[in-house]
Amino acid sequence: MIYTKICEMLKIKYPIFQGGMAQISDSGLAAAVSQAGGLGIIASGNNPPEAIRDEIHKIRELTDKPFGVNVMLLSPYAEEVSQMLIEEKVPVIVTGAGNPGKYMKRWKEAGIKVIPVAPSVAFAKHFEKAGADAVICEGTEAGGHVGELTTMCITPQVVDSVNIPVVAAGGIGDGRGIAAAFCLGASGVQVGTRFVLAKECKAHQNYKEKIKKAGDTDTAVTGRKTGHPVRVLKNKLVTQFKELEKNNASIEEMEALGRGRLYMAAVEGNVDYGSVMSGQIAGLVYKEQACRDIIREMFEEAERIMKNLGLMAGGSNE
Ligand code: TUI
Repeated sequence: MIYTKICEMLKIKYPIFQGGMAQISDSGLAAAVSQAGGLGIIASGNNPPEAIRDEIHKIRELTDKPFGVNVMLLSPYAEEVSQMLIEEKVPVIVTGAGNPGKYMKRWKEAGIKVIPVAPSVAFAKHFEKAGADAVICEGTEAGGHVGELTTMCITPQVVDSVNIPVVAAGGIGDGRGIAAAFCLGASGVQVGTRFVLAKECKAHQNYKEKIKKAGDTDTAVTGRKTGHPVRVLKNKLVTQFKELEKNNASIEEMEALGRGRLYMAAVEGNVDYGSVMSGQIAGLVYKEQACRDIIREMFEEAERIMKNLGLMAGGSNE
């Protein structure tokens, strides 16, 4: 049994978060993960507060286990969503794509556990000081909006710099990834791409098939110049993006090209011209399974590996 500070803090059985993936992580997926003992997370994306409130009401019908809501800080509704989450007294808030500083005090006063994604050591320290209960280190291997550092490099550096638990994210798709995260000092992991293939995940089947078929070199990062770099699976949209970048197109032109594309892929199933956000680990993600089986399989594998590591460490270098 792998039980960590994160399990204790959040009252969850397994130290695993399901990534709050915009247009994908709804109450159905999050409830299945929470019910299986992880932390299910509802993604707020660019949705208005009332739509997210409905999802919170739905998850409470489906499970009495703890769950989280992620606040995408680039959303035009971030302020309203942050207020609504206080009214709803959600147990956990995860933030992404920005600095949650101005909301922290209100959330903490409402008794909510707050876990921001920290893109660097400096931000992790800053978030700890502002009252964060833990931080997520999300490497550039992750899907969607990404930073520069890899999971392997940012995780141990943040672990050494803060006194709160660290959750590693980006590039974790099986038990080996979980064991590696613990070796780096993490107290938990966040997994996105593998949960897209969960039976309870309502992403369009074309989206799932594209992840299943993907290999190790099939992702690309678009929009580095716009300041909003996003990792996606390569397709015709990526070719169009690269063309614009080559021609030094304006940021406005590139942002216009990206608008509505995630909905196109995840909901409408247009995986040629939509934005198929996915992590680099897609190459080893191919099985459609229930959330319960994903979690069980990943942790059984991690435990096996960690026991073997113990045996290895007991050997001799002489
Ligand atoms: O947020 C994510 N991943 C996302 S959000 C998203 S929706 C979207 N769609 C189109 C364009 C942009 C976003 C899809 N995927 N991951 C968490 C994450 N947070 N990664 C990096 C960061 C981050 C970056 C900077 C967190 C804090 C931060 O602060 C720096 C600052 O200057 O505020």
